[in-house]
Amino acid sequence: MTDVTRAPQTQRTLVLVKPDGVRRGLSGEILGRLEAKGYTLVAVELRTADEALLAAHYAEHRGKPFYAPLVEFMGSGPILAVVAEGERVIEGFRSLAGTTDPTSASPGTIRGDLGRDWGLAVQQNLVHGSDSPESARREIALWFPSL
Ligand code: IDP
Ligand code: MG
Repeated sequence: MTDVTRAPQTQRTLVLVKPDGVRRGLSGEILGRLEAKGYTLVAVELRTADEALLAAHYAEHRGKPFYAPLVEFMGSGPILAVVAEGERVIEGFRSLAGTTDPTSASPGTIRGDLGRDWGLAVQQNLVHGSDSPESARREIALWFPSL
């Protein structure tokens, strides 16, 4: 049962609209969903990430078969990097995003409504969202060192 007496957990999370989302003109739609859910935008920046940033961002996936193509794809065009804030926003944005595979992600989610397999398995799935408070701190420091 939900503990209504627990302390508030205002959090920040890193959201990325990946190059496929920016190319397809979905940045506004995705930002709109974040805002419609009631989260606050703390920082928004359009930028093309270099390999060092992407290697640090995806360090946990280094050595996996999809790692090199993933880094190449993520550097293939501008990314909209966003820091969003709100109560339990880390979990909340992961829920808005849907599961990793856009083909089977639930309708109603960003990946489920707007994404699909383009012949590259689950590489192009429109968004990234931090998966824990530790990841969020680490990723925000990488993308927005001044925050
Ligand atoms: P997540 O983005 O839902 O947290 P992760 O497992 O952390 O998913 O994977 C990071 C990203 O790597 C995914 O969003 C997707 O772009 C890509 N990816 C994951 N698994 C595969 C795969 O099997 N093939 C190709 N790309 C993948
Ligand atoms: Mg992940």
